[in-house]
Amino acid sequence: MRKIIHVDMDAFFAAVEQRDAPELRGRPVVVGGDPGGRGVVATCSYEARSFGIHSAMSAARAYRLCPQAVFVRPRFEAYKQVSRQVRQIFLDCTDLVEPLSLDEAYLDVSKNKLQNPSATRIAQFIRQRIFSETGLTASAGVSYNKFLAKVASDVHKPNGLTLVTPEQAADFIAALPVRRFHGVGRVTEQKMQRLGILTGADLLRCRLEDLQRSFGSSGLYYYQIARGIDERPVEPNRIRKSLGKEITLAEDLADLSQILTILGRQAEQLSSLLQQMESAAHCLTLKVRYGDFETLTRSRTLIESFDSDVEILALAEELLKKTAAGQRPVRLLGITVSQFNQDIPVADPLQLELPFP
Ligand code: TTP
Ligand code: MG
Repeated sequence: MRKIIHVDMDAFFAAVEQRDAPELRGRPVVVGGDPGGRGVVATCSYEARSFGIHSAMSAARAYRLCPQAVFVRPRFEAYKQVSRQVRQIFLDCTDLVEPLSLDEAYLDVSKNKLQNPSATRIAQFIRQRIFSETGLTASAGVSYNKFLAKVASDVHKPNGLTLVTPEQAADFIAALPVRRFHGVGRVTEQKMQRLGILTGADLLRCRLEDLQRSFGSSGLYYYQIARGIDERPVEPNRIRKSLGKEITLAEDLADLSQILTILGRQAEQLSSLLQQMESAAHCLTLKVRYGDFETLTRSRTLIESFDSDVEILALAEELLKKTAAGQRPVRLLGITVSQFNQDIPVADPLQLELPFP
């Protein structure tokens, strides 16, 4: 049986802002883009969350929910600095550290440098060291696989620790709403709801064949996690296979110039991410979903790599011509780039939901 810890900093960007500016403590703080423009909320303090503000919401909406909130722009250098400190604390416990983002990581402490057989004690030790060395709080989940450790870290957030033992796992999973299962987004959640699957207990009653018919290759994953089975190892050097941006439109669009404007924005974002990672891609995939939900993808692979927004948009536009966009209304548009010429670690602090523009 493995011993896995998932650590996740609390309200990370906002907590760093409150630490560095004492006048922000105890107040609703929103980190993100300009509330007067089209900015997006990266995250917010727990004080702001009680007004209904959350990540990825428009900053303008956050302002309407709580005009007295303090809106600040992100300071990535400060967050990266903390991330490095925290990572060192993890590495003092084990080399089997898999960072998921700046503020989140899995650790496999089955064997560890502290020679401590208790994963719970190690998790407490980590949380205490994080607090004393950075002044910030983190939450942790402890269990025997990644899935359970990750869900557990959320249970007593903020500043909490949750252990799920093998004996507790079945009850713990049975009571979970499906949306808490990693990989179940809003669309899958609604689909499960229509099938009467609301919790882990409902999922446990489903036959594998039925889940595979409804959810394709994810069916097996759902079948297994309902049983507490997750054999994925903690991988210290995971490499990103693709980078993508997709958007579901507020209204179906048939106007080609508006479609191209959206693709242009996605191209800019992807280009800036690629350049930030000093990488370039060889392959681009365009995804189009029509108003009736029919979905198609078109890909193109080039011998020369590309990283500029101009090249990305040109490729996307070329692929768009192979679709019926313009004649048929579209409800979703996405661009994904892949086949990188420089490895992009999964752990790198890519900010995919940055407050653009
Ligand atoms: P999270 O761990 O998802 O959020 P959090 O740490 O702010 O809050 P919680 O206490 O619930 O863990 O994300 C970590 C940081 O990543 C977050 O502080 C800001 C950034 N982020 C974005 O920039 N955009 C996003 O859409 C999300 C979800 C996070
Ligand atoms: Mg966090």
